[in-house]
Amino acid sequence: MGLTIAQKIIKEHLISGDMSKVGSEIALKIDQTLTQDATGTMAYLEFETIGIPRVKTEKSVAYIDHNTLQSGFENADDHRYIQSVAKKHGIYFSRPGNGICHQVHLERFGKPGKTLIGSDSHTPTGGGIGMLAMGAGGLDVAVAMGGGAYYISMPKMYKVNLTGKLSPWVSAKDVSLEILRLLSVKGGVGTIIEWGGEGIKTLSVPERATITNMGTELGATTSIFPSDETTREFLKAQGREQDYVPLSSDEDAVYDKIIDIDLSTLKPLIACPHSPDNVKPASELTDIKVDQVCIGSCTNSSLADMLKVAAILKGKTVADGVSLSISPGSRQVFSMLSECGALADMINAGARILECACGPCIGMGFSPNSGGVSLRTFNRNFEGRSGTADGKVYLVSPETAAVSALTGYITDATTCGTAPEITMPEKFTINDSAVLAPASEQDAKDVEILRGPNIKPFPETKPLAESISAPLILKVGDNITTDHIMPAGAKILPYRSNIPYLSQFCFGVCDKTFPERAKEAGSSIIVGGINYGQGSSREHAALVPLYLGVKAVIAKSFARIHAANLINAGIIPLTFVNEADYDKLSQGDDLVMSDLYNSLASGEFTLVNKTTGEEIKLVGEFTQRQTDIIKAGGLLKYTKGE
Ligand code: MIC
Ligand code: SF4
Repeated sequence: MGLTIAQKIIKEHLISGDMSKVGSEIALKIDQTLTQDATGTMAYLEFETIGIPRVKTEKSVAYIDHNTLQSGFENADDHRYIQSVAKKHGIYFSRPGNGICHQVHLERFGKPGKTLIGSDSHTPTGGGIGMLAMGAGGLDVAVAMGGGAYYISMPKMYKVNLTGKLSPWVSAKDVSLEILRLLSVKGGVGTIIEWGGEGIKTLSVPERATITNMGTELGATTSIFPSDETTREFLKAQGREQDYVPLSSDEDAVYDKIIDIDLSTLKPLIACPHSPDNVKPASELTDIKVDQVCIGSCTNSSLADMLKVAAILKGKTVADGVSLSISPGSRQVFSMLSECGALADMINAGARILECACGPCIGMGFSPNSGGVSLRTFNRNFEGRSGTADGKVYLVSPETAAVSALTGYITDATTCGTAPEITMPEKFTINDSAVLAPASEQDAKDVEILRGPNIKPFPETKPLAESISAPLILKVGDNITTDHIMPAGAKILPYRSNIPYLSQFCFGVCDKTFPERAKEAGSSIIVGGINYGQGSSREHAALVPLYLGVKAVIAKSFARIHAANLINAGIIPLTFVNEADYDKLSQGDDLVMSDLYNSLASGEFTLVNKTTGEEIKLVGEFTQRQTDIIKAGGLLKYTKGE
């Protein structure tokens, strides 16, 4: 039987497990890692605790791109800490201002056929260049940097077969939104999505990366494109042709599902508030007045995207009621925009140019006005993420963003005449001076690690007790995101290395009283619905509940990375045998789970609701490794053998 692209890479990197058994745990060798600063500080603290002097990967890069506002000493201290750790332990350091991790990694480091894990859920952007690139918790990345395997459940294989060619004004973002419309935010859970068919020849590497980037919003383990002549051309233009290897699926590869999309039938699409799968055609939303437009993020900040935007804006002026921000994805993109004059076209049209960083995407400034409508070329529009609680965020393509910024209303770009043609340069401008190489092994021992006062220790964990007796401290519904559990934004993000401080904001979007109540209870249990923990890879969404005493989360289903983060933190993620039992639990109920060690062995757990007297069957099928991690009180203790 033939293999898919992902199966080929898995086969080459398989350390243990049976890749023919979908759903079973497999261990993979990891070639490259990336971190960003919002999750990186914690990941490097964990790496230091593991105690391995030098990374064992082929390439590990630490990016600074999330926390660049520096409204106090905290961010700058964390940057300095990461820079010194990177230097000491063999990690490349991408300085603040050099760009968004995924965009820079694609341009400068990604290699077809390699495995990459990153402490950021949009790491699958690397799938655009034929990498098996996955988002992971910081602790998993720390372990991989130390040479440890990365564990996933063997995914199902989906294929999206593209035919035709995108029409003028329609772009890769619309493809991402179309697949979200078809599959929903949970439609990719447990799968790897491979993109193929004749249509992919019409898509450049950055366009492919826009598509694999948003595969994260489908809940997919990752998404991947073949490595073909287009990939070679891109690598050549980046001065890295030597990194090219061809990669395609076998003719007789078997897929669990095949989805056909004819690119020529697609129209401009928009994801309406507050979910990336709430997709409608732009043409149905043209009555909506726009207050703000933000162009950038790891989804849509390539040179091609920016050149298109500049061409649309050239010689025109942004509508009176609209505030337009543009953040190029990398210093390479930024400098090339300035070299060719496109930057001037943006500035003259009235755009507010932001630095190359995540910026508004993670609520680091540029929050919309009260109740404001914000059109963003980003990948997430979860409630409150923009920093304005009642802001209404619509996810759009760069084309839709630019034309709407000019008219002041959501605009169907296909009604705007001839689409601009852009010419891509044959070579990108290469200047890696903002990527600092680590110290040599020889010099590393003299490198001092610089720690600021904002860095607080990893929360204390204890080995698992025989039973849990705790109140149901919070009951939430379906599709709870990590932005609900542990919000980000300008006020909170600087404290990613300070779990005690962060804990005050845990679940703030759902229930402001949660942190206090949880602390008071000492031990507690959370109950959730479908797809609990979707979104970000932030392990803080597990570490903060751990700090607040949460012992178990019971949900109808979990998002992959968050479930792994809970286990890594020593919190037990359990699901209902019978989903209807969710209704038998109410916030405040007194719950007991006994005989946990035997339950872990059998996978069957019994929850007694002491308030109602009812017994509820739960399931938690963990591998031996996961069981041992939970028993040890988390991955850090397990890795250290404590
Ligand atoms: C996000 O887009 O939510 C983030 C911020 O990039 C996160 C990482 C984080 O929370 O630091 C992600 O997607 O993993
Ligand atoms: Fe940064 Fe936004 Fe991309 Fe997350 S989704 S890495 S916050 S640009």
